Amino acid sequence: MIRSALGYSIISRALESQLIDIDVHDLRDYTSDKRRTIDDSPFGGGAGMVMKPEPVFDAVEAIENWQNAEIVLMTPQGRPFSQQIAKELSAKKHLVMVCGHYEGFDERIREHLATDEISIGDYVLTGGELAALVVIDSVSRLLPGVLGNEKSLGDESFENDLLEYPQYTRPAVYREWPTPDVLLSGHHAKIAAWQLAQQEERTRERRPDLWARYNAIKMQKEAEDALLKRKSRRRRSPEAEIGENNRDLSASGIEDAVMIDRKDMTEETS
Ligand code: JD8
Repeated sequence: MIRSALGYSIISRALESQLIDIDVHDLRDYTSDKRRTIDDSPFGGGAGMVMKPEPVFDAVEAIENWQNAEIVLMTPQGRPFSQQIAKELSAKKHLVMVCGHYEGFDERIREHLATDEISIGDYVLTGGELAALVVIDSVSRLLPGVLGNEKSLGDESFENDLLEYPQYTRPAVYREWPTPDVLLSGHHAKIAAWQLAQQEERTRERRPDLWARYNAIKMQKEAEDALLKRKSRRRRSPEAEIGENNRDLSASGIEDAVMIDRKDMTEETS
């Protein structure tokens, strides 16, 4: 499944041009019995089968450089995957993704082999392969050269906590359904304002979670800008500025706000 899915489009071309290298390993090649067994019944009883530890450890430890790799277990119990995590993983030189089946993994795989656990969302898959493919796709496109790298990745949806604005192309009127006039006006400032308003409306209506974080970050930036502006009117030595900054932040009561880590913002504001 993984090999065939990698044979298409952008990922296929990235592999072809050696911008990325992906090896797929069959856990059954790391068994020693004639049935090539990778699962067994759970101690303590219960429904279903569990992935045996030996084939998983042996398969991973046969990978060149495995000790320098992030070893990611794909599991519903993992960290919820996000653009933030994709970015984090795209900074690693080597990723190993472990995909199971059955009811799950022997716990020693999590405890003594995996360095990270990721879930791609709160729904049940039959195994980790599709989840790994999702991670491969989103991480690969962040690597230099994989996309045409036409527009900067920083402008993207989720990068700024806003959904995309509506887009139209020719014909300007299709079946009596017109393109909004503003987009045909050629007035670039008006177009940008309309697009931002649409992004905000869409995000507020559809994704209250992103909307809350967007506003929290916006307020934080405004507070920081206000402080900076006040500073630039009075000249001080850099040393004095640091002390002053800290006092001002305490006095303004926003010292907690500036400490908020972007990826943790949801909890802080919900
Ligand atoms: C790995 C086995 C199936 C999981 C019983 C049958 C990720 N977001 C995600 N949803 N599901 C998975 C996932 C499911 C997996 C395995 C990943 C290995 N299963 C099991 C536990 C409950 N079913 C996933 N990433």
